[in-house]
Amino acid sequence: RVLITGGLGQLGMGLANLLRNRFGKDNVILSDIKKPPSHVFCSGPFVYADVLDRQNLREIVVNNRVTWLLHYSALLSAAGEANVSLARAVNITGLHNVLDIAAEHNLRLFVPSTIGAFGPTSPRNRTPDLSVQRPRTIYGVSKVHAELMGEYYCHRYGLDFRCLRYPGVISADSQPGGGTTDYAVQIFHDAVKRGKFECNLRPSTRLPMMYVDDCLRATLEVMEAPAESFSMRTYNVTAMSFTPDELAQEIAKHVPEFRITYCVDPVRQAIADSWPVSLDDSMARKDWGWKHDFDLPELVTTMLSLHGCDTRIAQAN
Ligand code: VAH
Repeated sequence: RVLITGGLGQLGMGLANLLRNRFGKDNVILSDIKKPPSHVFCSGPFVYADVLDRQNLREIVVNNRVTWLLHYSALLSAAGEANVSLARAVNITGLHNVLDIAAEHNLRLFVPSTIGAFGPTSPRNRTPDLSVQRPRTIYGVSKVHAELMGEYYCHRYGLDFRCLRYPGVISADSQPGGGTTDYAVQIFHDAVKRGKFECNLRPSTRLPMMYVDDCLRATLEVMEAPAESFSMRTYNVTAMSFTPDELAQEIAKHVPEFRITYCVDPVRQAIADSWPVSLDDSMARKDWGWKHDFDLPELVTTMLSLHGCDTRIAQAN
């Protein structure tokens, strides 16, 4: 059975739904340290799990015959900078607990990493999987640590560790949790509901991005890929790169009255300026057949439709 930690974050529910369709509803356990909304309980098993409590985690793993652990508990980039000590505890000590329990119980372990695991001294255009990683956020530092520790446990103890560096992930059914790419999620809600959006990054800030369905499919595909296909244990995956200005222009094709304004958040802008502009994910495409489905036009029509905007008319024009 699969246990997802940090399950009430941006990706947990979508991931649980995809995996429940694949492995059976009762074989995917969602967990977090918060009380979930009632619909979460109806969609499948949910348990309280605190990655800082080894005993709690050990009991869940043993009592539920967990074989796959998907470790999504973390403070993201901006949230981490606002609470470094908590981010260090959850993202690093929590990771250590998960690694030890995975090794102890011979679990297979997936940990998401991020473009935030690169920094200003990394190559910023088409950043390759293997390159300098000196991130400037506690989130990025903790994710580089997760990558290195996961690969160490894989080589030292034979732990089946798998890791993908996600770009900014865009979803309609969940709120992002304190990231730097959150603007690209909120803009769709505001465009449809308010016809305007105030962006907290500069118009020219180009970042790697991906629609949530591509992100979750990549995760399932790397979980199911034969270990022999891996030349590495940590892969970049991406779909596109765009700026707030480009995204706003694509939205305006469907919402003509849409207006974007800018009020730059210096903390998020500094983080974004330290990240890759685009990722090279050719190794994932070569080793285990990764390919993205959603480019910018499809992302925008899908997201606007999910927010109740009828995009068919605009396309006819
Ligand atoms: C963040 N959404 O902004 C997360 C993600 C690549 C960005 O790691 O922190």
